[in-house]
Amino acid sequence: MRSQPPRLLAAALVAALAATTFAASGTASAAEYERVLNGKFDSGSADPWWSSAGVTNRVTGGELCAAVTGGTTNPWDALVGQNGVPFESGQSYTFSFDAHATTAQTIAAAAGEAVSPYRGIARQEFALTTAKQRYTFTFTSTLDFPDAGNGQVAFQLGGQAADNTICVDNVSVIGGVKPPGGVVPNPTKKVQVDLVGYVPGLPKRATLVSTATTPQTWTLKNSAGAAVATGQSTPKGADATSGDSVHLIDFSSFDTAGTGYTLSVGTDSSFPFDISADAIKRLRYDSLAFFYHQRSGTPIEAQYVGDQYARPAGHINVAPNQGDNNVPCRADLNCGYTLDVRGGWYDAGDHGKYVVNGGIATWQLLNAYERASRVGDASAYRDGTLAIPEKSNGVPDILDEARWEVDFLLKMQAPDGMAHHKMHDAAWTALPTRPELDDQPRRLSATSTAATLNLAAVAAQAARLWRGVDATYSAKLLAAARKAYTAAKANPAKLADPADNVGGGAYDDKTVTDEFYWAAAELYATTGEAAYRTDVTGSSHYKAASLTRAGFFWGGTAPLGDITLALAPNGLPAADITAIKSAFASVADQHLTAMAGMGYATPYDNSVDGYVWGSNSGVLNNATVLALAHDFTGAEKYRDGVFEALHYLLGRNPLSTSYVAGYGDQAVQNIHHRFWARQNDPALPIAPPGSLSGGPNSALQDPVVQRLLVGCPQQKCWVDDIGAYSVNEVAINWNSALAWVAGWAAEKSGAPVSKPDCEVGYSASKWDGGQSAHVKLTNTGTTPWTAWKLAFAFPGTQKITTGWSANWNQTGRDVTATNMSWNGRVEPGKSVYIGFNASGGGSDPTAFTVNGKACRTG
Ligand code: 9MR
Repeated sequence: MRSQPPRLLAAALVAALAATTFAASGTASAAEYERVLNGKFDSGSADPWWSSAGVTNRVTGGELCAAVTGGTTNPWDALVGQNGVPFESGQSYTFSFDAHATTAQTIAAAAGEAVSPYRGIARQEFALTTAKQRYTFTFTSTLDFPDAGNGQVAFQLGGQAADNTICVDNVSVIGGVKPPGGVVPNPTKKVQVDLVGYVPGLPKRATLVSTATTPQTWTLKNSAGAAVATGQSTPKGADATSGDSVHLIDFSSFDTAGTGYTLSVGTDSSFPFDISADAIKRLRYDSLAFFYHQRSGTPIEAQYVGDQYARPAGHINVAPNQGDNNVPCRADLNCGYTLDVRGGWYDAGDHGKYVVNGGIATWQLLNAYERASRVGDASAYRDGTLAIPEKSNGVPDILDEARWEVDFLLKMQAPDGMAHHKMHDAAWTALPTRPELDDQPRRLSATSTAATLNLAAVAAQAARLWRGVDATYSAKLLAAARKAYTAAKANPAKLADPADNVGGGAYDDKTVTDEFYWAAAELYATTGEAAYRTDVTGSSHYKAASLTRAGFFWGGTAPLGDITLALAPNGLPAADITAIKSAFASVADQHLTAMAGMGYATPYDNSVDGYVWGSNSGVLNNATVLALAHDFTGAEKYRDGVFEALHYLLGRNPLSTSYVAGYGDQAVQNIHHRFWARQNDPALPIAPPGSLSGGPNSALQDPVVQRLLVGCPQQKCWVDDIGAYSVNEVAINWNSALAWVAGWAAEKSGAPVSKPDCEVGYSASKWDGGQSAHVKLTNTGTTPWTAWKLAFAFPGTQKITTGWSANWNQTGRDVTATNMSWNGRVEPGKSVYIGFNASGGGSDPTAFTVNGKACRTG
């Protein structure tokens, strides 16, 4: 964001303010809206605070320090201020700040009009000392500057003979009743459900907002309003992440498919929802359709998207576009060439195209396909499943869509093999700006190690998938991947510039060991070559070493390498693959444990940074970890965790809002996007169904949320406003996460869900060089067992020394245990307890079968 110039305000305005008296009264209104931006200076920037002549602003130690040149006459001869501060006539405001001065001095804090006739609202003087103190005064506005109009706050620092430095921090002006920007936040319900639906056969949970300490009676009603089920809620108390006091409602026992159900407690009723798998099956494709909409360099045709979403090709050198076919580097780079980088997907609501983010987005689409081919149902992605121009070319449509971006990534490769980090507009364009009307020059940023490794990883992955589809293309991809990897090894620390964020995002990344691991893993899985293998096994990330509840994202990609190694056949030791799979199960377990304690269950770790920019994609990437844990172990609990994540995104959240456009009665509408910008221009559409909003971001990183949401509980730091880009944008890497998970969930919603008829509980106490394990087998089926045989594999070096209550057998890592004569019969619902001592070490096994059938892990 840029500083606004002080305008003329300075002397004239504040002279007027000096003479103004004000009514000090009352407290801030109930809404408690913060009216100033960046009052804490935590980001290190002073924007949008300006200073007048003779004053230099510097943010140091988290404060704004103004160096004031002495020799001025009046207090208003030296100013620090902020414009565009909304004030409403008759409303009360509390102006407070911390301040200290190098030399004690009296300053004034003032509110008023930023333009002629510079009317004043309020002014108060404060005697600053060298010690930091907090100062506060309250006033009622006599003027009306709605929204971000001509209101202003300023500190008057002049009237001193000598130079002085004055520092302020935690500047706040709270009050008024109108939400900033005129946005009215979505109304919330007391009974929070997935607004879209619950899949038959799977758990169905809701959240009740209530401070009651006793269980409350809930009633499930069908579309005719008739009660079909009832039960009691479980009080859970205060939930800090949402700011709500909550109860859990579990209505899983009701399983009749239908539409228009509501859940109520007393007179409070939820939004309507379905019990059906239909919506998730639609979302599998709508989430992928997003990518066709985002294509650059080709017309988006009505025959695929309907009239309202059709638009001419963007950035193909038709005026006023300056085109992407001949793009030079930024002036400071002197790279000496231009590139034809037409095509690809626009990253988000802007028209930038970024290799480092295009990489993970493309990888996720390709991985959804590769995973389905290996352990799921790839026919869901066959040719003809998407409404795209390539829908009848004989190639799975998800591969066609991904290829649109893969081709762009290849074009971003410089002659030396390195890839340019990104290309985008030279300056930010206004909202709305249709792609074909963007008149900004386009520029390539420098090449970077991270972008080069993104290209290497995705091109290697794609080479593997196109092998049987288009051998020539596959060979071209592999050659590009090899060249990129070699170039990255020769330039291992060429980092993107964090300050390169004008006209496009920086996507800077200080650590690239994860990208090295990911690229090496893809190249090894594709080629089997020893050199890549050495880089994989020698990496500090090997065997999911860096997989945690923080998951993965565009800047942390090591787990993508793990996923590929676990899914694509390769020559690594079976034990290492097992270790990777175990790591996924163990992190998935951590998610489930954390989710059990949440008011709104979400696989998301907010313990370090709160809810961050794009938190919804974090939820989905962690849902991917849960989904893979299910793929690797068969345990139902992980599958149920994936659906819990979807329920959160689709409405079971403290804002009663579905973050997926077109899904649910209160779904996101006003996405930050330069074409889907109906909030700014009624002739334009809203985001198409299946587009995912970035989601709550407790760091409040745009002007709308900075005014509207100060003090928000983390899961409530979101608003459906086009200007709120730090919470309500779309992005290719977020929709790719949604597409992966929606595809997986749709696959699991297909056939009637079969319940395994065994459950295994496994716990081991460990010491140096040994362990003792207790295993509980439960017959969860409907017929008695007359004999049983348990089988599993050790991930580590465990070697059974003695066993009890079963005949234990071990060959290599494979273990079997068969019943003794006295415990072979196990009635339904009953358990048998067995165990063993082992030498060696390693993590617990995660996948078990009894009598050849996979068991649930308990
Ligand atoms: O997704 C990105 C997020 O992780 C960063 O915190 C944020 C600020 O740098 O940028 C996000 O990416 C944006 C990119 O920079 C520009 N296009 C829109 C992206 C989504 O908001």
